[in-house]
Amino acid sequence: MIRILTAGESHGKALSVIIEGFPSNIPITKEFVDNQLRRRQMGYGRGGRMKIETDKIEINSGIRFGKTLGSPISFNIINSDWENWTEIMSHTEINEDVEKITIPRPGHADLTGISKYNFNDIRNSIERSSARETAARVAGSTIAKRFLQEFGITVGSYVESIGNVYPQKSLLQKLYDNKLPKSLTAQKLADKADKSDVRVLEKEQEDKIINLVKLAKKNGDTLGGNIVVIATGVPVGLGSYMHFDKKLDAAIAFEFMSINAIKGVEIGSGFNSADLFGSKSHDEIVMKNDELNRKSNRAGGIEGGISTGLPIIVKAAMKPIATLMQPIQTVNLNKMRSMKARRERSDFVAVPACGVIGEAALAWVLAKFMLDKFGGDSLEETKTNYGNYTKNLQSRIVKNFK
Ligand code: EPS
Repeated sequence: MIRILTAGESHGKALSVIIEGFPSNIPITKEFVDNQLRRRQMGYGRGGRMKIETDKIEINSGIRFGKTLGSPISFNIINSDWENWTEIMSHTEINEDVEKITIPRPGHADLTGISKYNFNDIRNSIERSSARETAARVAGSTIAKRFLQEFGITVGSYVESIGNVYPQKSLLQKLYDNKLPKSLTAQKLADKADKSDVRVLEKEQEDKIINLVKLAKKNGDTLGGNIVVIATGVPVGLGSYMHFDKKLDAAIAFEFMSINAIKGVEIGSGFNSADLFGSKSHDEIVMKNDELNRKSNRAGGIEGGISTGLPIIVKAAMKPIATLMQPIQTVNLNKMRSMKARRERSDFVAVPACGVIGEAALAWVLAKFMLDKFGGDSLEETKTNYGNYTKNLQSRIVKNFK
């Protein structure tokens, strides 16, 4: 079993993460982790904070000579902005009066947070509910990503839409039709998306989105969108229908819904399949080059809670950022009077970054299920277990049904 624990306030000294349960001897470098953190900061439409931070890890434990030891791995990510917040975020009581925040933003955790935790300052809610936490999650999940690579599994993402700007030719249809060329791995797809300022696959769409973000900025407004996260190279057999909490799709949905601002998750052709006849919805089983195969992948690589061996396809909807420069109505808790919500430095859109966070989420779940099935104390032992299972899978089926 693998575990992850993150800590840190958005404007505190640092974020930290502890990851536990991975086997020994997984190769990992600081550069690999820092590169994922850099990708999480990308995207046209981010706010002022991303100009202040260049997120990088400090390794505290669990890695020696570039390989995991099997012990808990722990990283820190120092917040460069901390030095501007030492008084507001002081650990001890200070004499100066720090202004209390009393005006909650609709859509954020401001009002729910103060109601639940009995705070008299919304700052106390803002700090931990901030999407800054995802930096720690992305850093921790790089171990999962790197582990999966050892088995030829890669996880990648792109932005399907921002606002209502969709691509002319959506790659999703190709994915559902199982028409993705074998050579196009999830990693290559992510590399392609990374070349775009908003992580889309079409230049024309990129231009339209940038114009829309400019309009949002001008109007003091924000945007959301849809991300697509896929994994290629996943073997048949991760997850189980034997009990509801062992289903791979259930675990993926949980992980995605826990990402800030995600309001919907779809696996394969998900919501659209509700509109179709069964004959147009399921993936026909065929023989191709003497191997069992599927005509399509509308199920998104999962049937009965178990991976089918086809790419895992996840789409997730991110709502627009809740902090508006042209704020909407709220109530000042100080006077219990209606007024406009508080302005606060924020992003106009963070969908491109959300794709990278989605990769971390999917990588984490797949690594967990890989280790549940094949886990050994070392990477070598895990590879042996994996090899024993995947070797001659087809011929085993043939033999069993003779
Ligand atoms: C974020 C850091 C934050 C925001 C954003 C995500 O920085 P700050 O609050 O200092 O401007 O840019 O957080 C939110 C959008 C949010 O609603 O909390 C980051 O590192 O990703």
